Amino acid sequence: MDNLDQRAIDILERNDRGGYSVPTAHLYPYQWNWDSAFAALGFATFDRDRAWRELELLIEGQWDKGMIPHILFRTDDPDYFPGPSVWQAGNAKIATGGISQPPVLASVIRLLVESGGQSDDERARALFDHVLDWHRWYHRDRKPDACPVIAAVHPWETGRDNSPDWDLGLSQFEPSKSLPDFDRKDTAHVDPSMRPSDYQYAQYLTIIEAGRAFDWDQKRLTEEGPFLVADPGNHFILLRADRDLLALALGWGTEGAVAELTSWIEAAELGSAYLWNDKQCAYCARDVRTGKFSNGFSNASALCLYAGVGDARQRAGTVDNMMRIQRLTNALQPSWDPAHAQFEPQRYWRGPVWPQMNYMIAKGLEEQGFAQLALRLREDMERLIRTSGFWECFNPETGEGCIGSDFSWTAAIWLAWASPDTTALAA
Ligand code: 9WN
Repeated sequence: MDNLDQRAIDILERNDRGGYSVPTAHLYPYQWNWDSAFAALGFATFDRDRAWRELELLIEGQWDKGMIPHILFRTDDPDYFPGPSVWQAGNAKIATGGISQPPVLASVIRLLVESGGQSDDERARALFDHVLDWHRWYHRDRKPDACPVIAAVHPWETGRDNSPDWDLGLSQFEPSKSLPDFDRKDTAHVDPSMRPSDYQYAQYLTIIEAGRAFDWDQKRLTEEGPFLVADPGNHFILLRADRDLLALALGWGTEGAVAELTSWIEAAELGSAYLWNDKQCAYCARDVRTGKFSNGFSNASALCLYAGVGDARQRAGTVDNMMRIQRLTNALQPSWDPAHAQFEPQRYWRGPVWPQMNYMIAKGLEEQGFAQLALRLREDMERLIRTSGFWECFNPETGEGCIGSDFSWTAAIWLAWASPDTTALAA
């Protein structure tokens, strides 16, 4: 066993809080939605039961109307802001955030089923309706009347918090005048030059304030909230996740959800055209209220292949953008285009390379016949982890690790994909 395999296992075990994992100690002391799905992929390489536990505990946060929130607050930890007292949201049993996160869960479940046995099948069947309900919620409550695809009401809902993709949407409103003074904790844990600005935090809190004022009526937050941007990341991840739920349903011969899933998939395939920005020759985020496109290639733009979307020209345009960026930087796939004025190689989603994004991008590339580029992504990630360790993300120019160390999804992605020895779940 590669020594790094053992270190990755140790990290996942150390970040275990009794059936669910935190992304990293101190900085993120709760259970996060897509982090947990990726953590399960890692656990599945050495402890299947623990992998399912992670997902089962994530489902405990589900709201009556189907949303699975972005954070589950099982404690009130002074290390993190904004905590449960700010969100004032949750279900009858557990305090949570009031928004969601990228729906990778179904795709992870399918991988576990297809690489597992009878018991994996049973545990997946027990989760299926919950995940389907979550997808229903996305298609109903996050589907604005004004556009054909789902949209995000908060940058945090996309998982790509301060990507330049949101600058346009954020420029549409000012921070609320009634926000109380706040004390960020993230900048006490890590170098502030790697994190969002205070002004952006005030805007993030303004959206939370709106959610509270709407009593977390999600459809209302979508239609009337301060921020509404269609994100290629969430759109493509949901489309793939719908395909994965459909494959599970067909495999089990359960007809119930087939028509519904098929109609979502068809609508999302057609709706993808809304996100195609011909000027960039790429799928880009789009502000729903103004109709304006974001003008840069992000790592979410590259996810069209993961969703199996785009005609030959659109796929070639996407890959050409990646090849161009490959010549500008030392590690693929940076979260933002290095040729763009807003690129910052060390600041969160404005430049760094993210392991879990690269895993999905490479999967799409591989499936759509771009094996060499997929290999480049895997090798870059292997090198970054070998050289710098299991960081939350990496500076694509220097290779240095950024933000959180001993990070769950980096350990998981190592075990499930980036390690050269991995075969177990990579298929
Ligand atoms: C807000 C936990 C999460 C990730 C997100 C990442 C970051 C939170 C924060 O950490 O966001 O959700 O406080 O910065 O951007 O993708 O899920 O790892």
